[in-house]
Amino acid sequence: MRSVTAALARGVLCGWLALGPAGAAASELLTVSGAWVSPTVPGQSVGAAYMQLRSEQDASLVKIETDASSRAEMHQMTSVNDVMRMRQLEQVELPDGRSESFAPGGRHVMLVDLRHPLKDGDNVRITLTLRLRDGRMVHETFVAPVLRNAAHGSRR
Ligand SMILES: [Cu+2]
Repeated sequence: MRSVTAALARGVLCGWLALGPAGAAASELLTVSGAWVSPTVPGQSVGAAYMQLRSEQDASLVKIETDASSRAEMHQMTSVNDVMRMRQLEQVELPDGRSESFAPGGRHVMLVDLRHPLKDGDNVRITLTLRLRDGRMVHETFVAPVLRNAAHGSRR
């Protein structure tokens, strides 16, 4: 009886990651580090978020939501005949113990249909949905700061 309850409780794992320094958070399953969002100008409808993710067990990142945009997509930047293109990724694998990054010029999180311009110093709440190997879905929520100079590492 008790194990059934525990299994049910684990099945609906959903919550906030414990927050550390800006853009960093950790739970038993997932560690987020160096998360940041690039600022946008008024009228700009898309933005981008970057972060490093390390899962403590094999998982697939299958969905991302934010409070700043109606949609968030995972994109891969590739160069095709010297032209930069973005390709949408259905999911991103997070192998056990390996750090996977979303960084400028490569894989990134595209915030589509922004609800408002993102200003330096704002915070964006990001929720990740991970699918574990046994099929369980886990939601992890953390906050990423909007930083103008994060790409150069000057704001730490
Ligand atoms: Cu993109």
